[in-house]
Amino acid sequence: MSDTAREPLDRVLVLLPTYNELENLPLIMERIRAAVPDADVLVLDDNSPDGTGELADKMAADDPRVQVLHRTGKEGLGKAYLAGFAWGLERGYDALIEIDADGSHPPEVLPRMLEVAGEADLVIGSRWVPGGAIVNWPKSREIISRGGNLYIRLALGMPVKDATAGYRVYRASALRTMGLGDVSSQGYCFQVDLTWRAVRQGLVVAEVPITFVERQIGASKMDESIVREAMLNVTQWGLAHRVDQVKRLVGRR
Ligand SMILES: Nc1nc2c(ncn2[C@@H]2O[C@H](COP(=O)(O)OP(=O)(O)OP(=O)(O)O)[C@@H](O)[C@H]2O)c(=O)[nH]1
Ligand SMILES: [Mg+2]
Repeated sequence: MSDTAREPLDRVLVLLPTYNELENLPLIMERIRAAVPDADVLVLDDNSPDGTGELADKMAADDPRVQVLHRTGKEGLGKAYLAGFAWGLERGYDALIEIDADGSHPPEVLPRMLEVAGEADLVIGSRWVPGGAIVNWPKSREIISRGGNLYIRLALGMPVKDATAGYRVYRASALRTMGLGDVSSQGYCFQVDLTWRAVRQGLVVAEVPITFVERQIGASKMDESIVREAMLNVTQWGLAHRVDQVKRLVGRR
């Protein structure tokens, strides 16, 4: 636990990654603006072929709180978020938020997550804490997510229930301690990687229950290889952590 007093979160930046979310973008934008009207929004678009980036530009022209970071091509969610974190940290934001553009992460919970971030460094919008729920997920996805998170918890020995969740509030101060320069993981693994970094830094991680709703419009960009990557890396990190623990024990004798 870090026991230093936490700064108020005056300047909040919502990072909104998009790849082919033309229909979803106006829906999610309206919900975000209603939920956290004082926050700024940065759309992270990887040159979506469907014109999402151009629509985001139009929204930015109409609303000074909306900006767009155009990236040259599809490089994955992790890279988009890293670019968004760098953008927000350079501009002095106090809190940076990750949220999917497909409507799976309810923006209406953001005020609660920000409130909890008053006492935490990282707040996760969690499906797998009491009060959390999933809507319209096939049983197979639920088993993969629950099983994956259980494995992660055991392999890494960290108490987080939904370490793969992509709905998060990070304090800027936390991101600055997490050594983001060498993050190379993508997808679910990106989220686990950053959680593990936060835990190892002794940061306070809190979870707020959310109802996760499966996307209704557009196509998912996730596949099996992303799940495999996450499990392989988690196993390596867990083993390395255990070896460290043993070395420390032996060194102490
Ligand atoms: N900028 C950018 N955004 C991406 C990329 N891949 C996915 N996204 C966005 O990241 C968010 C999550 O992607 P999804 O495809 O919904 O992945 P998911 O939520 O794990 O999978 P589903 O549950 O099947 O929807 C969405 O807002 C996507 O538009 C990418 O390569 N670049
Ligand atoms: Mg999704």
